[in-house]
Amino acid sequence: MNRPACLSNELESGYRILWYQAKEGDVSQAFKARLERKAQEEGFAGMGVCRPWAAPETARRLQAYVEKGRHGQMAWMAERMHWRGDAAALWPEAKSVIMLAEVYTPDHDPRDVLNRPDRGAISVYAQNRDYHDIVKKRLKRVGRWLIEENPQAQIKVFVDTAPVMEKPLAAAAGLGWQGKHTNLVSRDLGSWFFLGAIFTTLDLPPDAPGRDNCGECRACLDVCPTGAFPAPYQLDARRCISYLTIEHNGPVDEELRPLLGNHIYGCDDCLAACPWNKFAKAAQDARYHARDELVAPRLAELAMLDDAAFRAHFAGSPIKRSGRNRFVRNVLYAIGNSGDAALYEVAARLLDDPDNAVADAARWALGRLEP
Ligand code: B12
Ligand code: SF4
Ligand code: SF4
Repeated sequence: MNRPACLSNELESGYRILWYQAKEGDVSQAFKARLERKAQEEGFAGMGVCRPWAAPETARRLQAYVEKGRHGQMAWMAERMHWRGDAAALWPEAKSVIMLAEVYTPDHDPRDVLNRPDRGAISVYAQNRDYHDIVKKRLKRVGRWLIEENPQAQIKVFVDTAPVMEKPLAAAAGLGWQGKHTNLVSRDLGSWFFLGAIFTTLDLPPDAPGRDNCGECRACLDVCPTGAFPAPYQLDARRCISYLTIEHNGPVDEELRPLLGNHIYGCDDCLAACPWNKFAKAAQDARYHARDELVAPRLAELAMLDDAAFRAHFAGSPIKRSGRNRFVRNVLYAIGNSGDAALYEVAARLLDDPDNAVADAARWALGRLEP
C-alpha cells in the first residue's frame, strides 16, 4: 500500500484526503497484481512496469553505437533513432510500459554440440518455433484483458522488431539488469528469456529498476569466440556470430570465418556461460523445446538443402527468415572449420552454386580441407 505523504498533517481536516489517496494507490497496485497474475496465466514468467522515459541514457548510448558503426549492415538501427532511443517519443500518450519475460531455457547444454565438428550448432532460440509469433499472441491476450478491465485505456504491443529498445526498458522495469554481454539477466530467471512490451496510456505504478549483479564476473566476455565485446556492457555486432550468421548478407570477412567454428545460426556462448542460469526456470511452452533434428544436425545434410527443401525443413522456425543461401553459406564455413576430410565432396558440389556467397564459401571450405 502507498503510505500517504501527509500522515503528520492535522488529523481532522486531512483525514479524507489521506483516505482517498491510500485507496487510489491500493486500487492501482491491486490492479497491477491482477495484471501480473493474468500475464502468468498466459505463460509469462516475469513482469515489470516502468515509465516510457525511464531509461534516459539509452538515446546517447544508441547514438554512440551507431556512430562507431557497430550495427554493421543493420541499417534499420540507424533509422528512426529518435523513437528507438526514446520510448516516450514513440507514443507520447503512453504513461506506462509493461515489460514481460518469456522463458525458453534449453533442457540440454547448448555447448555440447560445439565439440562435434561434423555437426552444426543452431542457437537455442531457433531450435523450434519462432518466438515472435508466440510472444505477440500472448501480449495481445494480456493487452485485450487490460482493455476489458479499463475500457478507456489504449495499448500497443511490441516484440523485437519495432523501433523500441527492449533491454533498457526491461531493466528500468526491474525485470533484471543488462549484463556485461548486454542481454538482460535476472536473479530469478537467468538469461534464457525473451522480452515483450505492452505500452499503455494507463498510469500503472512503476517498479524499481533492476540492480547490476555482474560484480567481478566476466565469464561471458572471456568465452566469446570472436572477441565481440570491445568493453564490458558493449557489443560490436560486426564481430558477433549471431549477427554474422543471421543478419549479415554476402561473404563474411575471411579473418572471422575460422572463429565461427560450427555455429551455423546464432550463438549462445555468452548466455550459456552466465552463472545466473543456475536459477533459470524450465520453458513451459513445448513449442520452445528443441526439435531433435535441430540439436546437432549433420552439416553434410544441411549443405544439400535447396530452396524448397530449406523452406520445408524450417517451416515455422525463425531460421526460415534468413533464407537458404545465407544458411548454406554458414554451413560451408562450418564445413571449412570441421577438419573433416569426408566433407570435402559435400563442399565441392556447391562450387558452382548460383549464389556468390555460397560458391565463395564452398571455395574457402575446400581450401581449408585440402590436405
Ligand atoms: C539488434 C539486435 C541484435 C543484434 C545486436 C545485439 C546488441 N547487443 O546490440 C544481434 C544480431 C547481434 C543480436 C544478437 C542476439 N540477440 Co538480439 N536483439 C536485437 C534487437 C532487435 C535490438 C537490440 C538493440 O537495440 N541493440 C542496439 C545496441 C545499442 O544495444 P545494446 O548492445 O543493448 O547497447 C546497450 C549497451 O551497450 C548499453 N551500455 C553501454 N555502455 C554501458 C555501460 C553500462 C554500465 C551499462 C549497464 C550498459 C551500457 O547501452 C546500450 C543501450 O542500452 C533486440 C530487440 C529489441 N527491439 O530491443 C533483440 C534482443 C536484444 N536480442 C535477443 C536475443 C535473445 C539475442 C541472442 C541471444 C540470439 C542468439 N542466440 O543468437 C543474441 C545475443 C548476442 C548478444 N550478446 O547481445 C533478446 C534478448 C533478451 C534478453 N534477455 O535480453 C532481444 C531483446 C529480443 C527479444 N525480444 O527477446 N541481437
Ligand atoms: S553471441 Fe557469441 S559471438 Fe556474439 S557476443 Fe555472445 S559469445 Fe560472442
Ligand atoms: S556471465 Fe557474468 S558478467 Fe556476464 S552477464 Fe552473467 S554475471 Fe554478468
